[in-house]
Amino acid sequence: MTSTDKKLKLNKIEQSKAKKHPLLLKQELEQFAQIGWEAVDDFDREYGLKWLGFFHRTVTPGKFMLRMRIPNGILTSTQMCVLAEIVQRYCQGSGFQDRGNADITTRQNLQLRGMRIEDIPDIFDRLLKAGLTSVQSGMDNVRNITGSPVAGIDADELIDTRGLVRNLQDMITGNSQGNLALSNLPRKFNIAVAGGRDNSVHAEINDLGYLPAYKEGKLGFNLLVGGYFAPNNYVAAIPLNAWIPPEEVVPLAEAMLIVYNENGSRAKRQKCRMMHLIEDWGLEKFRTELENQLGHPLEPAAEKDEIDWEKRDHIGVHKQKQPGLNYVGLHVPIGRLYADEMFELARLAEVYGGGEVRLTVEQNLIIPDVPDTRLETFLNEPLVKERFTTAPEQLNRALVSCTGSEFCSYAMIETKNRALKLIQELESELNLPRPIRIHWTGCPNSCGQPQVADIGLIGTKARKDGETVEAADIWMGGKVGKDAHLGEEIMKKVPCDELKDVLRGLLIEHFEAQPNREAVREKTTVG
Ligand code: SRM
Ligand code: SF4
Repeated sequence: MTSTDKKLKLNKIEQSKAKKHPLLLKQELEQFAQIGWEAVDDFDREYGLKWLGFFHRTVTPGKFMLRMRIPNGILTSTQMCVLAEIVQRYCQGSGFQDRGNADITTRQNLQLRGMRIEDIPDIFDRLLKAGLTSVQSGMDNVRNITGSPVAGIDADELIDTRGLVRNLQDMITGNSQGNLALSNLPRKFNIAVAGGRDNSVHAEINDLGYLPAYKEGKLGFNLLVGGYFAPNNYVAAIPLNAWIPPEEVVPLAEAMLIVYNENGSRAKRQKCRMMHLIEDWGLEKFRTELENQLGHPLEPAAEKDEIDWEKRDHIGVHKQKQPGLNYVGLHVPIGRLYADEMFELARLAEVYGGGEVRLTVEQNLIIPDVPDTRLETFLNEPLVKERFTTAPEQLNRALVSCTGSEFCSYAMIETKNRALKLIQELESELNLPRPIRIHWTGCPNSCGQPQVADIGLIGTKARKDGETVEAADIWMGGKVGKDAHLGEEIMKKVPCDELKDVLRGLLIEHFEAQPNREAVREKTTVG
């Protein structure tokens, strides 16, 4: 706690956590299954269970979402099958869906939807047996840790992030058993480890970001700290002026989490992210406290980091560093998957690849290790040819969307379905020279990362013709990869039914979109 904090009252979540550590709810799952969701204590149901990865969705009362942890976004095909089985067996239709589904998230992760509390003990068991975990994936915990999606297969990679991210997760979650010591943070905490030249994990918007950098000929990481998005507060991480070798990745994170845990504010929840501690103390004191916790001084940052590429989206066929092998990036519209597709993806990864499926922060998939000799047959598989293609349209290709009102009670607008429909209409009217990254997010929490997009949309409400309607604030100019920086708000409260025209105008004016002939002809005829 900070000194000012000591005079302030603990916030309500802190008061509840102090009564019972929510990780201990693991022992009560069987009982919850017996008494049913309505009889479970309100705090336990709406907040506590998130420590185990189960999120009650008040939009669909009685149904839970399961947020996994998938370090570095890597799953085996067997694990993908287990998750597909869970969706098929336990997830029932809700929202716009008549069947359960899974969504790929902006943290290279999966969320499964539509399960009942009665099935949670079984599901928990199945995850454990498959070497999977969902512990500490919500609330005051470190979120899924992101790493380069092509770690170990990228011919140009600098550092293979797979082991580092796995070790970070193991330290933080007590090898997936749940770690009481690091799961009562003042607030959420995000970690990203970049291993390539294009910072494909948006390290700059994390509480702790690792960027590859050489120091005296040795490859390690420069550190960024304090990045976060919260309503009306969108803050890029700042350099800590520290360089560490790869073997310090885990101890450094552990020390930082302890410093934050012991000193971060626990009063007003809006002021509890780590950047507030940094602002309160100043960067120098924060660095010194970190050194004290680590037990040795930190080396100053390397003069420059190695992020000097534009960001890749990994879609399509790419040669791996292993001769004769390719990784194939598949486009998943708005990141949504159904059980049959998940089974099929697992089969494809098994039959054509090395039995691995990877996820990206753009809510897409990668199948690694497809040999040259099998590539053509793989690309002709119906799922790849017709659904998760390697050559999507330019806008669809780079579309990202948060969950929105279909399942999220914070949402001011519907996002995923609207985004897809709008993008398809714009694709049919415009020719675009390159992908334009349009990110949708249903409320100012900004889970869809609109501030890093070429065009970002943040859900809000507006008044139109005397009525309250769904609307969006529009952001533009987010830059990713080399020289990453956040965009800026350019328009406020554009009603959703006017968005198509507004986006069309922005795409033509700023992104070299050209109206296509059919659209021009149609407009002229109608006009
Ligand atoms: Fe998020 C809360 C979904 C990435 C900032 N986020 C939520 C909740 C849990 C609210 C809730 O209980 O309904 C949403 C669950 C909706 C649902 O049913 O899916 C939710 N956040 C998501 C996901 C699924 C969006 C997506 O469609 O991909 C992402 C899951 C990531 C994961 O796998 O763990 C997701 N959320 C983010 C990001 C992006 C990122 O991490 O790079 C951010 C901004 C970055 C950041 O956190 O600094 C983000 N989510 C928030 C916030 C605002 C945090 C704050 O400090 O104020 C909230 C609200 C909160 O925590 O109080 C929130
Ligand atoms: Fe829900 Fe808002 Fe996050 Fe979208 S941005 S998932 S609406 S909390």
